[in-house]
Amino acid sequence: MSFHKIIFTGPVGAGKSTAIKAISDTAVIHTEQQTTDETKEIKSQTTVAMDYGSIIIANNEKIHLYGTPGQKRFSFMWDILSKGGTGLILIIDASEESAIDDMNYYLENFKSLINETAVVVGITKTDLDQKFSLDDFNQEMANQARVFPIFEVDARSPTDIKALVEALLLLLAPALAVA
Ligand SMILES: Nc1nc2c(ncn2[C@@H]2O[C@H](COP(=O)(O)OP(=O)(O)OP(=O)(O)O)[C@@H](O)[C@H]2O)c(=O)[nH]1
Ligand SMILES: [Mg+2]
Repeated sequence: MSFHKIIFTGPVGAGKSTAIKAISDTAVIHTEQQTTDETKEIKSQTTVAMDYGSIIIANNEKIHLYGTPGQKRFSFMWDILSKGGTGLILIIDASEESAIDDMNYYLENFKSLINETAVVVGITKTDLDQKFSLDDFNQEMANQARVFPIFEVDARSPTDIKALVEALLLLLAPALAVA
C-alpha cells in the first residue's frame, strides 16, 4: 500500500486545524498553544507545530492529513511537513483584506511541493464579511496564467472538506478518488 500525505496550509485562523478535525476518522493530534503576540487579537489558540489526522478512502487507502502552523515564525515547519507530500490544500480566509495576497504568499512558499504534485484552494468564511468573491480569486490566478480548482468551503463542514480532498485526489490520481 502506498503512502498518501495531504498537507493543509494557509494563514492564521483560516481553518486548517478545523478542517482536519472535520474529516479525520481518528482522534486528531493537535499542537495548540495559547496565543501571545498579535495573533491573540484573532484567536486564543494557534497551531505551533502541526495537526495530524487520517481518513480511509476508496480501496481501503489511508490518507494522512497534516496541518501546518499559520504563523510565519513557525514556517520552518512548512518544509519539514511538505517532505513526501502527495498534494496541498490551501485554506484562505475570505473575510481578511489580505486574502488575495495570502493566497499568493502561500502558493509561492509551497511552490516546490505544488510543482511536484498539485494544489486545491478552499476559501473559508464566505458567510462572514467577505472581502473577495470566488471570481476575484479565480481572476487573480487567470491574470497569472495559473489554473487550479478554487472552492468556497466552510472548514467546519465534513462534506465541504471531503470535496476538497476528492478534488485534489482527482487531480493527482483519478483511480484513488473513485469511491
Ligand atoms: N463563520 C465561519 N467560521 C469558520 C469557517 N471556517 C472555519 N471557521 C472558524 O474559524 C476558526 C479557524 O480556526 P483554526 O481551525 O484553529 O485555524 P487554523 O487555520 O488552524 O489557524 P492557526 O493554527 O492559528 O494557523 C474556527 O473557530 C472555525 O470554527 C467558515 O467558513 N465560516
Ligand atoms: Mg491550526
